[in-house]
Amino acid sequence: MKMLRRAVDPRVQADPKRLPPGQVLTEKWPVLHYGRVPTYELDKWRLRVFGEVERELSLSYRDLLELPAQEVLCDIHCVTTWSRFDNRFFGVPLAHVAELAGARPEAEFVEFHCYAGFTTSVPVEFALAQDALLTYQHDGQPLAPEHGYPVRALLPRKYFWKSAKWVEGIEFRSRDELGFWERNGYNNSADPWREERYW
Ligand SMILES: Nc1nc2c(c(=O)[nH]1)N[C@H]1C(S)=C(S)[C@@H](COP(=O)(O)O)O[C@H]1N2
Ligand SMILES: [Mo]
Repeated sequence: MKMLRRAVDPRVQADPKRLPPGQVLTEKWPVLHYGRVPTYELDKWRLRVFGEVERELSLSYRDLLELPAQEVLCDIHCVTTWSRFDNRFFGVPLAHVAELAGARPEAEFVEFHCYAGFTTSVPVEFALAQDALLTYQHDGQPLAPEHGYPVRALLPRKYFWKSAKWVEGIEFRSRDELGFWERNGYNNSADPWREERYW
């Protein structure tokens, strides 16, 4: 009798520690969210930056495209156990947005406000990290509507639900506020390496 065995992905074979505990590699990019996918008219779209900042901002899509941008090549890890390697995102570092708005020293958390009231938050040091973006491109293409078009957050050090899609506001806060999934049982820290999935 022949045993059927799924071949181990060469990238995992080369570096077994690259896949966080309990995760399974996928090639496709699954779609996951609560509610329906919004449609936006780009010329009416605005991103509001507010809270513990010196200057509130209201950025148009055009404004955003003019800000310094960078590429982030990263792996993404969903709490539902799929991981996808080698995602090439492009966008504005959240650190740059913080600088533009003049985030105050009191700002310890960043809360993302999204379409239909969805929210999520991270401690400010994650938002200011090199690999944290406000992203509008994946693999050289504009984000697909179901993946957050026009703009989503990218916080690759956390489970992917912290990478909020359809971001409309960024709030710098002195105190944290639990987001949508976090109020519904997801672990607020969300570190995939420590398997912080649920409360
Ligand atoms: N606005 C918004 N962003 C969201 C969500 C959501 O429900 N609404 N779900 C999160 C969850 S649970 C996951 S796993 C990822 C999935 O992103 P993807 O559909 O691009 O894979 O989006 C996150 N961002
Ligand atoms: Mo998720």
